[in-house]
Amino acid sequence: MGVVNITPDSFSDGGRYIRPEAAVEHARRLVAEGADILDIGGESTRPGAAPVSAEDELSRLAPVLDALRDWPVPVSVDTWKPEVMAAALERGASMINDVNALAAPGALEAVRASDCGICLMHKQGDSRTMQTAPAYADVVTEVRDFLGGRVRAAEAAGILRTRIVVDPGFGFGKTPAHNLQLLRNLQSLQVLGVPVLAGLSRKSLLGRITGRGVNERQSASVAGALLAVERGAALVRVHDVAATRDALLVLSAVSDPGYRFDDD
Ligand code: HH2
Repeated sequence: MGVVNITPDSFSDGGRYIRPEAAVEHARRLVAEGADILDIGGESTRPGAAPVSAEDELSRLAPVLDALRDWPVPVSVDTWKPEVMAAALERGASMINDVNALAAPGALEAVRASDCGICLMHKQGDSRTMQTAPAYADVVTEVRDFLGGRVRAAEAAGILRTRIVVDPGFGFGKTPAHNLQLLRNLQSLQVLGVPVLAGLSRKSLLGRITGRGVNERQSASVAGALLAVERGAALVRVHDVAATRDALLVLSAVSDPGYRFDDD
C-alpha cells in the first residue's frame, strides 16, 4: 500500500503533494514502482497536527479521487470522518482506512451499505495527546483485544469480516518500547482471523533505533516492512514502494521452497 499524503503537514512529506497534479503524479510513480493499493489522505494524523474540517479534507481528496477513478489499482482513503468516508466512496474509493477504527458516531453506518474494504486501526488517545504518556499493562494483549472488539462491532453493524483488515497502529499512543513489543509479537494478531496491515514507514521508532532523521529512514523502513510481513502482515503501508517491493520479492522467494525463476 503506497501512501499519498495530500496535506501541508504530514510528518515526512507534508506539502510535497498538496497540489492535486503533484499528488496524482506521485500516485502514478507509486503504481509504476509496484504499489497494489494507494492510500490517500487529506489530514495528517501526526501528534499535534492541526485539525482539518470535513469540507477542507474533501476538497483536498476529491480532485485526486476523480483523477484516480479509472486506474487499475484500488484506492483507500485515510479518514476518520463519516461524511468524508461517504463522499469518498461515492467518488470511487474502494477502501476506508480509519485510524479511529470506525468509532466516530456514524462511521459504521457510512461504510456499511457499500462493499468497500475497511482498515480498523488501534490508537490510544487523540492525535493531540496520544504521545504525552502512553500507558498499557500489556500492550500486545490490549491492542489485540481492542481490535477484536472493533471487528465484532463492525460485524454487529452488518459488515462482513471478509471486508476487514486490522492494524496495531504503530506510533499512535505508543512509546518506542511499546512499538517494538508490538512488532515482535505481530503474529499474535493472527488469532483475530482477518488480515493484518502494518504501517512502520519512516516512523519515529525507526529514528530512535537508527538515530536517523525522518527522511533518512528508507532502509530502516524496508527492514520494518520485511519483519512485519515475516510476522504475518498481509499489507504494509509504505512511502518507499520500490525498495519495499524488492525486499518483499526476496522474502517471498526465500520463503517459497517451490520458487521458480523466470527462465526455469
Ligand atoms: N500511519 C499514518 C497514517 N495513517 N493508517 C494506518 N492504517 N496505519 C498507520 O500506521 C498509519 C495510518 C501516519 O503516517 P503518514 O500518513 O505518513 O503521516 P501523517 O499522518 O502525518 O500524514
